[in-house]
Amino acid sequence: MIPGSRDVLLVIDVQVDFLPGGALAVPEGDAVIAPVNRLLGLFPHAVLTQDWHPPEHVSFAASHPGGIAFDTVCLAYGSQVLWPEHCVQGSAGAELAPGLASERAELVLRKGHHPAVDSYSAFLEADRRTPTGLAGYLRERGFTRVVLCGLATDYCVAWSALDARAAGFEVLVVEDAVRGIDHAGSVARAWAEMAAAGIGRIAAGAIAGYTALP
Ligand code: VGL
Ligand code: ZN
Repeated sequence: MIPGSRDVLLVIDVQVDFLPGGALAVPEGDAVIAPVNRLLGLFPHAVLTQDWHPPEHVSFAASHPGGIAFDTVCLAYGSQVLWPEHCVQGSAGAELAPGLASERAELVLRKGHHPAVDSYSAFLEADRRTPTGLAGYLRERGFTRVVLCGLATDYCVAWSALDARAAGFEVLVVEDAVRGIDHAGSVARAWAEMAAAGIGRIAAGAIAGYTALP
């Protein structure tokens, strides 16, 4: 594909806490930086997201008495995986990964900032009713296709891709510019769900440079 003026690259959560050594390290998470930077150079338009939680966020195991990281609990809006404390607003771990070509982004969207609601998705929070505003932003700018990359395949990338599709966008995920947490087969499940929703997969090498239309 050759990215055009109606395409937007959506770079999900390439942040210090999701890199090796981070609070919620994604295996090989740092391997996405080089391909993501290449993509940032090819797309005329890009949006980045940042997972951005207040201290004592509801998704943190430590916020629940006896809570254990990677366990699932039942909250008012449904089931929630408990995570180690990560991406706390203003912390070093919440910073975008060093070396990420973030200057190319036209918008940095922060999500997961409501204390009592998580948001894997860049579009719709975990209560499945609170919008982040991103669908409206992308529509208003005339984008019709969303191409995703970043972290993590099985959580924030997959949820964002599914919600982008549900919001009516054409959606592609760059398969070698994502990495997953892979908890109990969650990466394979995520790819299956995305395929069933009509979301395409593309290799970074199959994306060529942007050529401005005459
Ligand atoms: C993510 C778990 C918790 C992600 C964010 O970026 O995929 N995963 N918060
Ligand atoms: Zn989070």
